[in-house]
Amino acid sequence: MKKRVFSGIQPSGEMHLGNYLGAIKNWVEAQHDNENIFCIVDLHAITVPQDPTTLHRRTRDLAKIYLAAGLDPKRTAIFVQSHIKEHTELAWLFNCVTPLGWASRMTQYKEKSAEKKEQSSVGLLAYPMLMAADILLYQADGVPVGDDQKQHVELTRDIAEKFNREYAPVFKIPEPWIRGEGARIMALDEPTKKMSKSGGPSNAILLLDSPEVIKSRIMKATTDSGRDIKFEAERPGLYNLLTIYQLFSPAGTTQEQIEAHFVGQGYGTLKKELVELVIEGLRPLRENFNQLSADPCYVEDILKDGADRIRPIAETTYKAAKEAMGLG
Ligand code: AQP
Repeated sequence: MKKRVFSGIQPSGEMHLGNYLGAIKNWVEAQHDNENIFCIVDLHAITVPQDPTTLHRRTRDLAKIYLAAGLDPKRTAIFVQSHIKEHTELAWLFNCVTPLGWASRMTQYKEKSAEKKEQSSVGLLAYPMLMAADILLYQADGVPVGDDQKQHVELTRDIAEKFNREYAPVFKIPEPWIRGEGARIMALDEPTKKMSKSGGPSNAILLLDSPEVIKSRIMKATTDSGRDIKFEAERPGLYNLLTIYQLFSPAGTTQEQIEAHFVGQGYGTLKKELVELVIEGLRPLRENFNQLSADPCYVEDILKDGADRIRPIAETTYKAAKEAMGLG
């Protein structure tokens, strides 16, 4: 029996190497082993202000990135979160089941609301209950995410256990699936922080950046004053570049092989080789993306088909949850 996996990405900015190496690349590599449901979580994106036209464009662009990176729509349901109404309906039930203390302890909420707590949306606080609804609606076994989302998957488990205990055993308890390498790609300009959509232009390499921009970002990446090239966690800038190098190398390349390759070389050589690896590694994605852009109807059809295939699962789970709570 194949395991069912669910994951998603917010169309809240342009996609970067962290989204690719921490999430999409792993989904593509494991797609033959699992039953896959991958979502574009536009309802999560609006927990912070979005320009409507840009959000609509980024939602389609993200679908194209999923496909361009190699997700096969025959094996994988790709859909837009707001196209299946049960996500918001189940999230409301979870808002009423989850103690406020659990939600307000979430690191992402604390970080994102830190500057303007009074102005930040109620939706930002409710973000993890919507994420729990996404995952639990489909009775997913595994949730492949980057390390930054682990806390939200653990909260999802807590919500499911509480609901099952207090009402009825409706939900499967999912596991976070977090790969070791690439689980947290760090910002190029500030390698103690994670690479993110909101971190400013020089923190990230975007998946659709031109070769010139990729070169400039990598050559300017922050390193340290050391000389030898080693995977050492206390040298975060170097460690991050080497991690990216490893993830774009042929599968199975070890840290020892990479260190041996660079013996006697300096950071300049590492950066130049990394520029080539990343440009070539992202080239197929960029080319596929451009091809897909020529046929917008194809992408719309994939999104409609994805939602139609999985909607019955969402309807069944939501109905069971509603009945368990005595609604209707
Ligand atoms: N730096 C990262 N390293 C590894 N994985 C990462 N992910 C995000 N950043 C890194 C993984 O990408 C998936 C989608 O993330 P998301 O877009 O839903 O949310 P996010 O983590 O909030 O993304 P950003 O880019 O960091 O956005 P902002 O700046 O808005 O906060 C998830 O699997 C995530 O783990």
